[in-house]
Amino acid sequence: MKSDNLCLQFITHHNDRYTYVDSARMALEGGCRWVQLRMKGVDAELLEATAIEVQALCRSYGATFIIDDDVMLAKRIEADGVHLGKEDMPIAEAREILGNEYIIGATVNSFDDIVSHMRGARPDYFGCGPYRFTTTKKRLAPTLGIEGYLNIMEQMRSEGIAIPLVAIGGITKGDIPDLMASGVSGIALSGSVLNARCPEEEMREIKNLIAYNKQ
Ligand code: TZP
Ligand code: MG
Repeated sequence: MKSDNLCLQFITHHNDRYTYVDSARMALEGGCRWVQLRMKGVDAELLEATAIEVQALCRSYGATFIIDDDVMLAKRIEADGVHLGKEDMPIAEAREILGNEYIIGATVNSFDDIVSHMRGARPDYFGCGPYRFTTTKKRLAPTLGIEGYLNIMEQMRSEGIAIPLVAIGGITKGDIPDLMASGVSGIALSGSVLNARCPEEEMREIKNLIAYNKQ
């Protein structure tokens, strides 16, 4: 990946206590330096206004800022990158628009998905999940569990695939030692931080655990 910070991604969300912007601010305050703005089902104006606000916050912390789904918005405001799912713009088309300086992440749910990407335009990282059930994302793919990651990482190693893979979905701090030991490059999370008693403190503990368990 383009920076050492890119082993812990916070995905914005909201709940009855916090807005999307609050969530990003708390993650940054807790030491996270990679934020993905994910706001499903909001209108374009609100998305862009929030993106500009979260981008400014990220810049003030020296953090990387990427946007879920919206390649044209990322280009327009000069975000650091995008995260694209299976139903979003194809990676090749996004690369054409954004060039090599932008980070492009791709959602995968299996080793077969990874192989398909290796045959085409390659993303900068894979977001691979879900680790376990979560309510943060609708229409969730089958859960992988730790066995799933062990298998995928083993297959990646044996095929010489070196693109970083970030685990996602229902991850809590207790999962980090096993997940990092499976060989993943990092983790992405939202709910366990946002729902913690003190999100900033939770993020700080998670960051320390990742640093401690990094291969
Ligand atoms: N894809 C799978 S889970 C998820 C995305 C974007 C959101 C984050 O999940 P969680 O459980 O809130 O950490
Ligand atoms: Mg998407």
